[in-house]
Order: sequence, then C-alpha cells, then structure tokens
Amino acid sequence: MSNSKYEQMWKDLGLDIAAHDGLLDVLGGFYKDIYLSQKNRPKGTDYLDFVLSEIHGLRIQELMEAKAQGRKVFGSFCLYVPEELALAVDGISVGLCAGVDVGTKEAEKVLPRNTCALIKSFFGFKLSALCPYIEACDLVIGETTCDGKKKAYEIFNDYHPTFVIELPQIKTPEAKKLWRSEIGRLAAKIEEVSGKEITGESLSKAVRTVNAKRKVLQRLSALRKANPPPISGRDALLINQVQFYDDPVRFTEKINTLCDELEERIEKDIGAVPADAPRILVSGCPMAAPNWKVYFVIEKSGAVVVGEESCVGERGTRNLVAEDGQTREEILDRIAERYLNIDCACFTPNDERLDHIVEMSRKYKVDGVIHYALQFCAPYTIEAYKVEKTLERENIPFLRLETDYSMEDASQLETRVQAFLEILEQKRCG
Ligand code: BJ8
Repeated sequence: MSNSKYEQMWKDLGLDIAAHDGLLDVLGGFYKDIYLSQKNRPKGTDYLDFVLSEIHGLRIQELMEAKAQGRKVFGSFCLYVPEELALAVDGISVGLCAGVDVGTKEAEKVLPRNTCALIKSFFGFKLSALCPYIEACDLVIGETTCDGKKKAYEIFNDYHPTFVIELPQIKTPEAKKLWRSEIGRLAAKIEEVSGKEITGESLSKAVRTVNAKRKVLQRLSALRKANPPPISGRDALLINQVQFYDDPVRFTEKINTLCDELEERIEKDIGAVPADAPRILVSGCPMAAPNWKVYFVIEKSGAVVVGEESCVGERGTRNLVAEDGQTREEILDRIAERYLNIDCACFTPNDERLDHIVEMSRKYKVDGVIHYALQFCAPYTIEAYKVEKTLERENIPFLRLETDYSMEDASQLETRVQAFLEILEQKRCG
C-alpha cells in the first residue's frame, strides 16, 4: 500500500510520513493475510483490492482535486449524520471511524485509557498525523451519541473544526422535533461552509444517490441468504466498510456488477465456503476498516458470516429516505424521519434492535449469533444482556465477545469461537 508517488500530497496534508509508511506496510500485510489468502473469491472483489491498495492514495488525490475545484469535504463518525446533506452542496462525505490501534499511545495522553478503541483510534490518528481523510476535511461533524464520543469531540475541536449535532436518545414526539431542528441546523452549517445553497432539487438528487447505494447493499445482503453463500463474510464486511470512503455512484455501480456475478455463482452453486459451514450473524458495535479481526477468526475456524447487525452492515442500510418530498423542507423532514429510525444502543428503550436481530437470524438462517462489543463501550456491552435473553427465548445460540483493536487476544478469541462452533455442530446433529 505504501506508494511514494503520493508522498508530496501526504506531506502537504501534514502527515507524519515515516509513521504513515509504517501504517501502510502493516495494513498491506494484514490485507494479504486476511483477504488475499482467500480461495475462490468472486472476480468482482478486484474492485475491493484496488480501493484498498489506493485508500490513502488515489482516493485522497480525488478529494484534493475536488477541493481545488472548490468542493468541500465533510467527515463524520456516525450513521446518524446524513451524507445526503454534503452531497446536496456537491460536497464529499467521508467516514472517519478508524479500526486500528496505531495511535493509541498518543490518544491516551489526552483520553482516559478506559475509552473504547474506536474513539482512541480516530483520536490517535489525528494526534499522530496519520489519517489523510481527517486532514482533507473542511468540517468534521460529530453527534451526541455515547458519552465517550460527545466528550471526545469537545477536545477534537481543538485540533480540527468540529460541529456537533444533538441526537436525542429517546424516540418521543418532542425528541423527533428536536432532531428535525438539528437536521436543519446542520443543513445551514453545511451551506455556510460550502457557500452553496441546498435546494429541493439538489437534495432530491442526493437522496436518490444515497438510496441507490443502500439498495445495492440490500441486494448484496439478500444474496448472502443462499447456501452456500456466494461471498465470504469478510469480503461483505469490506464492501460495507468501503462504502464510507469511495464515491457513492462508482461504488453502487461496482457492487451491482459484483452482485450480478454473485447471482451467477448462486445459479451454478459456487460458494465462498462449503455448504455445511456454520452460518453466523455478527451483531453489535460497528467494525471500521481495517478492523477485520473477529471476522477472520470466525471464518478461519470454518464458519461463515452471513449478515451483520451493525452500523457497518444492515443497521445502516435497512431504511431508505422516502423519495416523495418535493421542497427542501419536505425532504429534510424525510431525512430526519429516516435517520431517527436507526436502532443504535445509545437509544432507550431500543427494542427494535432486538427484533431486528431475531428477524435477521431467521432471514439468513443462521446457526448462531456472535455479539461483538468493544471494551468500555457501555451502550453495546450493557445491551448485550437483553440480546442474550431475547435469543435464549428464541432458542438461537449466542456468544458474547468483548475485545479491542489489538491482536493480543486473537488466539483466545479463536478458542472461544471454536468452542461455540462445536456447540452449534452438536445442536445440528442432535
Ligand atoms: S449509530 S453504534 S456509529 S454511535 S463503540 S464510540 S457507541 S463507546 S460507534 Fe456508533 Fe453511531 Fe451508534 Fe453506529 Fe461509543 Fe460504543 Fe465506542 Fe461506538
């Protein structure tokens, strides 16, 4: 992944070149071991290999060229920040969540050690000057979801301009009104930063673009119902991660082509794994790239992930924005409605999430659910109790994992996953 042809661009962005080269080398090694080692991958995954090989190169060059033409880049860390608003001013929306613990030491100089790895990771990226996406952003948009994020944004703002929107945590009519007004406040801020007006027409076009991206991800999910699944869980995870970086129109086109190929594979009974591989649903915290550890552990142990109940998965793609709004204000109403339907554990109560986990378990015919939570993430580690009780009632086997971004616990996770797969095997035979 290291490529000196971009060195000047990285220098101009203020990156720490030596540390950044080290990061790209580590990522390249991970990718080779976890992705390129897979056998019988669909040909369309070439697109993923290309995007990953250029994730800090060509894509950043595109962002810089867009900026040179006066377009603005908006970064965010959460599904509740509507990317439609950035697109409506001809801006670019990028996800900034990070899934690697390279900047942890720096982050821990500012944040408590018992902060979740996701927060420490993006903070560490900023403090260590390792992320060209953050550096390319004209505005970072935060949200009041968990306490860790909202307090971290206050400090992050000292390092990079950060605008925080208030997300309510209970879905009452009053909360919906507050949320709608926050969407309006964000729209106004995006107009101010970009110097462009959001019109009914530009917003409607943006809604259709993002809906098309969600539809192709829904199409991909549906294809994973097949037995054997035509694509591995880790490739599907990567697709869900890449959607936060790549151009949405190009992404939609490439993944549609990949889905055509997956349909052909299903017709010919070509699977990414044997048909008897245990089918797993992963549920919980989002896995930002390059957080591939748990999927790798699961699939290396002989199972296959067929769905993700996660923000990097169906939590982010299941709902579309209604396309019947005409005016700017009507479309903002539809956007506010759609986004408040997301079932993050930051909300209370959050029973929709429990229903969705059961629904997905049935839909993808899973043998078991693995609940994944980052250490120190109170919303998901606490909500895991309710998930467990719900799945117990439904007689769906459940395993609860808590981890971080280090590789230190990989063999311990492997032992626990293998023991779980044995239980699934016994259940199948019994
Ligand atoms: S909509 S899941 S992206 S808030 S893991 S930082 S919750 S302590 S990521 Fe999230 Fe939006 Fe919800 Fe999705 Fe906090 Fe937990 Fe860390 Fe988390």
